[in-house]
Amino acid sequence: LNQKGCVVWITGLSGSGKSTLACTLGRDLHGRGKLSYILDGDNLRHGLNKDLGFKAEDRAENIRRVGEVAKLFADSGLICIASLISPYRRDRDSCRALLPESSFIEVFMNIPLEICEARDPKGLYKLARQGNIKGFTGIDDPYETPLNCEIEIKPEDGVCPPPAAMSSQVVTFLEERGFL
Ligand code: GGZ
Repeated sequence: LNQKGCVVWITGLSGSGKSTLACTLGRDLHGRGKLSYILDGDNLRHGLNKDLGFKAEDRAENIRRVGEVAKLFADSGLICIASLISPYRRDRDSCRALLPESSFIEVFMNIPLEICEARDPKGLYKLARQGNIKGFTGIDDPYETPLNCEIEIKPEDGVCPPPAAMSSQVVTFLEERGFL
């Protein structure tokens, strides 16, 4: 019985494709008979984390709670896919520290701000540029690039990989690590 759980932690700017990767990966894992569960920052902010805003302390608490929940899922043998901006290195590293070595897999969506802003799926960048959202990541709030991520998703010759290619990059890594 293959029951080794892990956490796939997807970090990156708003509009970088975190949720898209999470959904595609979840489906691909399901197709391989592997149970997974997605913890999405934006969704969780409607329930578990609805008391939190976007100040650095609130983001830290958001990440901390999701990291603890992700650990519980991984302990149960599932592949837990967490997709949150998680802009601070320290907060991501605290989540990593909760898990056994090698079962925290950090995926960095290294998509340039210009591409994320051009996508602007919810019109939030526009609002941030107009000054109608304060403290928006990438505009007037920091994003700290990962230094030791396991997987980096980035454009090739200016073209972003399609969802299936992003997901297969993660699937291949999970196979190599013995999680699949
Ligand atoms: C960043 C914000 C902000 C600010 C609202 N900064 O792309 P989205 O819309 O659907 O996902 C973003 C989501 C970020 O939540 P996270 O829990 O992932 O953030 S963190 O990890 O930093 O705690 C975005 C929306 O909320 N949003 N205001 N000021 N993103």
